[in-house]
Amino acid sequence: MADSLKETTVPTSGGHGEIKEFDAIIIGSGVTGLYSLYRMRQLGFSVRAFDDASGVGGTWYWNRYPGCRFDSESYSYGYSFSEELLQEWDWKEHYSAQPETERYLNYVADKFDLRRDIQFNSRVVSATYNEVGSFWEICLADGSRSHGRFLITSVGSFSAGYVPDFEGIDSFRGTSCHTRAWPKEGVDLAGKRVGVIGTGATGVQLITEIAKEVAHLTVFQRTANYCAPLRNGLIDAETQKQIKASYPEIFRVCMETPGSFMHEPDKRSAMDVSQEERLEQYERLWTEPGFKKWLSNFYDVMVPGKANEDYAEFVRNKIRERVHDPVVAEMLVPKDHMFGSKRLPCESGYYEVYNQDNVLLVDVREAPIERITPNGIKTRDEEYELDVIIYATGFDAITGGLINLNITGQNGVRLKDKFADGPRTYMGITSAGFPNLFTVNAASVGNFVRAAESLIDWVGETMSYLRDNDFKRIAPTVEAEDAWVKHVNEDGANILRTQANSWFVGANIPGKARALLTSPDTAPAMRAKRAEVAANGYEGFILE
Ligand code: N01
Repeated sequence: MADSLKETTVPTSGGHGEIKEFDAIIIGSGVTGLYSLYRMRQLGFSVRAFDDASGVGGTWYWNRYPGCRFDSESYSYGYSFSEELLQEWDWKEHYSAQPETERYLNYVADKFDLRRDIQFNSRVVSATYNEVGSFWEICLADGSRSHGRFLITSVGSFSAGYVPDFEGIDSFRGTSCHTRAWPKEGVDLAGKRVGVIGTGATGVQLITEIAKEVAHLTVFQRTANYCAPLRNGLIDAETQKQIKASYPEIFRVCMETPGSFMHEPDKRSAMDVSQEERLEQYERLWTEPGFKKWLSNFYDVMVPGKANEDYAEFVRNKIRERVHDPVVAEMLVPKDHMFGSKRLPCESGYYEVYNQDNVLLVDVREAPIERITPNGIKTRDEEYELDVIIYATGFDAITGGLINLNITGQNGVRLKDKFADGPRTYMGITSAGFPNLFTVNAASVGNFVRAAESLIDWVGETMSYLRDNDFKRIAPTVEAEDAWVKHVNEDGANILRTQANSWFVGANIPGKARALLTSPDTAPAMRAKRAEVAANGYEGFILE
């Protein structure tokens, strides 16, 4: 490794100009990419990040649709690595909106002088492992190439947007766009007839916001979701002081909870207390902000079974209370999946939107969308005339962003083919036959920044270990990978996240194999596993 510590430039024979060489190539400059860059540079590695965006932010760069904001507390989402940063940055709201989060990430990039190692407007179109030279060659859309001993994919879980293959989609004469690629200059919705397809976390945020300005809104819903009040608010000066003084405690709690959120679960079973006590807790938590009502509830609300169904009914009744028309209310009440089997959308007035005279809810499970027409959307029963169509139809989550990179490992094996029946990784972060590839985007779960910091620290330690011990490459054994895949599938079979048809299991993408895309383990268990593997001399890995 010592031979490649600093960036060098070598002439090429391929006619694409010079090839730049780095110790590590990072793809993406969102929350994980920025920290990867900071950390690897701090460890003395030469590094270059590539991003197809024109600025930093990743998810928070692309998803600039109206209403986009955190569902975790702003101060639990920020980086913890710099006390100075923690004390300098004032979060304005408990749940920050996209513009503030994007500003924060720009502030981080400037403060730590990260931009000089980021190449923007640079889409990676392929990444190929060179067996002889033991490096990754990435190729950009403009044909230029770079080499890195290590490849870190910080492309996020939600970078590959999904638009259903509706017939006639290009024939629409109005404006259409996907929430993931919301134009920087915005979309003029005032006074327009707008149709929104999709009622996931994105649709819920968007619909609530745009209902304030459009002339008419038609929401095309296939599956009703459980949504809970966010109860956002501004952070006053006194609270700001308290937050800044409490960072060690905030991060301590986040490190101990299953999903790295600042909400500790109640260790009691909902079924072990009286109905009165159970309801009292449900009601009390319902008045609290954010995910508390979900994650600080009785522990068995979070697993399939009686307690989960009991709480689901409580939430259904909360929805019914808020919607005036009982027929519309029933359309909005989820009945086909368990509470928490999809990530809980947090909302601020979502259900009240359906009490507006200019809002129409269309059930497209009952009457599916047949085609997009020049004038709007045609379902089995009716054609809806629209000026704007917004696709809030989600993402080819986690693996989609990876597959789009066209990664080819040893012996010409393509990651796309290897993952055809679901991800095949060891600990979510490495894959046999793909040496020195760290898929950090596929291994972060829950509160992404909290999970990502420790994950990237582990990657940095692993890279340093290789450098310090004169190893050129690391990749998991086939046996370790097989055992991990078996663990994910078997232990994942009974958790809530595999019980619904959602992105968690790839079920939202037609033709995608159904498989749990994340680890079934808690964040502390994942950290412990990685630490144990390293302490045992990288057990399950081949080091060469
Ligand atoms: O995507 P989704 P998302 N016809 O896949 C519908 C994170 N996030 O962008 O449920 C009609 O959840 C689809 O219907 P169905 C968060 O982790 C966080 O909303 O498949 N409808 C569904 O309603 C979240 O889980 C925040 O039946 C079609 C919607 O499109 C993840 O991102 C904010 C359809 C897609 O919902 C993804 O959320 C936003 C079709 N052919 C997102 N195809 C925060 O608050 C799809 N749909 C931080």
